[in-house]
Amino acid sequence: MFSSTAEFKGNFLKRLEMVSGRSFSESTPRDYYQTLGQMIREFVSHDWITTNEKYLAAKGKQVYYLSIEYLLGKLLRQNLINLGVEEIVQAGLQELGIDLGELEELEADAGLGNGGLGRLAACFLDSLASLNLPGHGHGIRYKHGLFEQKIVDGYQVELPEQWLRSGNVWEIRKADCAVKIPFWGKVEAKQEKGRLVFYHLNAETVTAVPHDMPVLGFQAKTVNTLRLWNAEPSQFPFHEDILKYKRETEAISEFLYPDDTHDEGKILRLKQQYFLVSSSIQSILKNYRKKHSSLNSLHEHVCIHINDTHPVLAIPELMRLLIDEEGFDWEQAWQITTHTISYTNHTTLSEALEKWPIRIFRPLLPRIYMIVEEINERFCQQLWEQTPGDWERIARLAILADDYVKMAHLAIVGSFSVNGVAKLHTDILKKREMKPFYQLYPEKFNNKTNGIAYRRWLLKANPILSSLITETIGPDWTYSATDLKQLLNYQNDAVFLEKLLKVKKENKQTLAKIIFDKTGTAVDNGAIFDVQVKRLHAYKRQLLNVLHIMHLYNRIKEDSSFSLVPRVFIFGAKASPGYYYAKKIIKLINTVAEKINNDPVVADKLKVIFLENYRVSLAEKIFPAADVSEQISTASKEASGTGNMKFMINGALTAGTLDGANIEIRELVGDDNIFTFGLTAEEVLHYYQHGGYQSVEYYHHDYRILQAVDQLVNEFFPGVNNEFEPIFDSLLEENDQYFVLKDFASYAEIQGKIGETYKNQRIWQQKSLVNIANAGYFSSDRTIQEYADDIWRIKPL
Ligand code: HBZ
Repeated sequence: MFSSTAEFKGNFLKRLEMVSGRSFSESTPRDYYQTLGQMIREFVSHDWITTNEKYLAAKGKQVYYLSIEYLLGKLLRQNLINLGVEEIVQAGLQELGIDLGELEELEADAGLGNGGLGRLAACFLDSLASLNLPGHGHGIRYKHGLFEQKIVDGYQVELPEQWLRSGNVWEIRKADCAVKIPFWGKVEAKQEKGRLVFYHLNAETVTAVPHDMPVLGFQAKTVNTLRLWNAEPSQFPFHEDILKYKRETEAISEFLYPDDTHDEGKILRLKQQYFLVSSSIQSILKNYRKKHSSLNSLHEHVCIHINDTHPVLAIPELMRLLIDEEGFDWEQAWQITTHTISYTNHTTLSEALEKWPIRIFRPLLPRIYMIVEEINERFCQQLWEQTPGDWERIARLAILADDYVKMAHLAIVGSFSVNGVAKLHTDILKKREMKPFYQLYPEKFNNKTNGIAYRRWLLKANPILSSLITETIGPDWTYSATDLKQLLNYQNDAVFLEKLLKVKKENKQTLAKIIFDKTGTAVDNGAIFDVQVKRLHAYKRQLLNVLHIMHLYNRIKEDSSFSLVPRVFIFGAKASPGYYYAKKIIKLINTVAEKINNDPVVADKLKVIFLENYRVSLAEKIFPAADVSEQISTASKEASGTGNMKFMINGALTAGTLDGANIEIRELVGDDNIFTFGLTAEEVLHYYQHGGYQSVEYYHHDYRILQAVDQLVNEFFPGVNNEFEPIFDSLLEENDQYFVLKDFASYAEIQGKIGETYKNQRIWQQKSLVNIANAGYFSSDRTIQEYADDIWRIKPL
């Protein structure tokens, strides 16, 4: 890009004047940011165009990843790192008196996702490009990403997020590639030349305009595309209420739905889903048409991957386009479609399995509904032929049942691959949640354990640890994550372990400063930084963590000689705005923090911090500073988790249940280098099936529990009235659905062990080292390579 800082500076200053219309002395940091962003994009455009030309000419297969969410975070520094110019740019700017870090602060997080699912999509794009694989993302260009969280008086308050306020330097609007999406209206079938032809009449059309963002791989020539669709009014001169139409149209890409579990059956959400799917598939086929005269062998050249069921309408939409626009008959279209679509499941929580009321679905998408009906009919027919008369089985597996469209059923029936996101999760899908489907289509089911873009989470987020690693084992680990294993040779190297400790302390100091600036609470970097950052959800059991903190507090208050290795408990979590219980837990964490942080008796032992507005850019500052990673979901509930991997690669030790990918972490590091506790998934599922758990017994028989649980509703927290009664009730009246009390004792036990272990810093650093060294497995490069080999069958072009 630039061979010297002088060249960079020359280019930068020249462009600055063009971009800002001001002289250097008059321009602002935002002008600098804008200038630098444009320079990078321009620099990349050559490779971007070349990549696209190559894709157009190539015979090989390509994958399109459809996701309703992409949680990208900031892009500036990552792009500089990927291009290999971070140092030159940083130095050049410095000579001009500009701090790159400050420019980074000006960039808004692209927060077009809720949590793990959206972040996974972003990590996958990164790995696809880094592996030079032909993989394109399609999503929605939400005007407002996930809400901004403020904590006011301990409560979560949501503000609209505004990432586009100052524009988005990374995107290019492609108005000429817009497509039209039909909603409402009615369908008429006519006999024409011996076949039925379907006409969608009186449809209200919306224009989908793509905004393309380049996706750079690490030191790779390939520049892939993330295509985000914006909803805009079509030419519609005769519409009776033009303003209403405009408002309703633009609403489609206005907001990301902030719910990471159940879809509430809102019509706008269904509109978003169809909008994404129809625009993506129309654009995929248009592009395909440039090279192929027929869509006959689409599945040999194209794979369309759906990230959870949100884009599952890709199946009937592809059927619609093949039949209505291309003239295929049903069997041919079905053959192509079911060999083109693959599907990832991210959850077994029943409340998260999408289903749409037919009364909403049918009028909004009349032609799509007809196709779903036909898919369902043929599928039920097939079931009938297998087990005639078994109505119960048919009703259980049907796509349309009880006045609903069951999206997961449609996804399994209409795709050639169904994968879970960690070994345990895939096993549960096969053996329990989707057992009858697994019996029907065993060949479709497979596991792809999640991974992370480790260059962002280590190289970018933790530059001082990265330097230490490179200094020790050379730079190859930045290409090949499993090279981190070489660090195992330093397990007994006192000098190295000392350096590792120093790095951690420095990162903790940096976080301590952020904590002080944001909360006014001073924390000591000699304390254990014990961190739980993730969406707030009952199954993730932030409550177990809090009750244990309350217990520690009680212990110290009762016996001031009680020795405790000082701890800083750090939380970050957004709750879905409508999730009443989750919001109560946020209030509880903040109330406990207030009490503990203001009590001089525990001041040198305990601190509780809630960092507001947890997001990608804040996460990058937290992971490097963590000693303990809290991954304490009720076993069987967390499909995989990916935060667990980000902590691990930054040297934190996991305190976790045998859930999701924690199990695979344990396999890698061995029992001695992880703290596991609690019920197994088997045990939890057994209780759900057969009963036998009485939470009240644990309340009565364990004084630690009784004391802390009572404090939720007695005068322990002054002035909160009945605030925490719903939490108290969930534990006792509602028999503690997530086994918080059941797992309390074993959790407290490993927490004790953590304190003991931390006292010997050498041993702790050794364990930390083993975690870092084995984290290479969780690179999303590995995950993507597996998708590419086993599901998509794609190769670098
Ligand atoms: O997907 C998460 C899983 O809970 C987590 O265990 C896994 O590691 C991760 C990646 O595979 N699921 C989500 O993050 N789900 C959502 O964010 C979501 C968003 C919108 C919805 C439903 C779920 O309508």
